[in-house]
Amino acid sequence: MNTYTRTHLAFSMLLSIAGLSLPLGAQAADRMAGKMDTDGDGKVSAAEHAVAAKAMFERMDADKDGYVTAAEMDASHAAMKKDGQATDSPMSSADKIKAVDRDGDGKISATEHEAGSKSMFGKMDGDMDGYVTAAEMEAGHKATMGGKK
Ligand SMILES: [Ca+2]
Ligand SMILES: [Ca+2]
Ligand SMILES: [Ca+2]
Repeated sequence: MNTYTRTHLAFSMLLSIAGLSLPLGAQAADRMAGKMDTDGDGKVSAAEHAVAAKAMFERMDADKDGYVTAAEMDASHAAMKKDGQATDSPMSSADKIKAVDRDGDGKISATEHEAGSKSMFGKMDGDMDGYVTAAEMEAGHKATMGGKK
């Protein structure tokens, strides 16, 4: 896997974990950061990100068995698309699951999801200060999407 593919994969996964699919440009990055920024300091801390990731996991786990399957991810994504909160994703749910499925059982456990979202946060945090700003989210988007808006 080359660096571009890996970064792209990681970023797409972050979006799926954050509950939003492919934000388009600065406005979407702002909205995404704003949603997670619960204390309103203009940046998303690791703790705020973890809370948002956990909420998203619980939202996707429709049957509440503690695992998110590809079918559950598809259903959740379809619902968000209907609400206009998401657009078509270049990755299938199965591929997104594969990226974080450490034990290879084909579904994401809460632990796997938490580990995956932590590592995504680290990748987004460009200056490594423990916070991800909207600008960093946008920069991540630009880097992975080849600068296209
Ligand atoms: Ca904050
Ligand atoms: Ca489930
Ligand atoms: Ca698993």
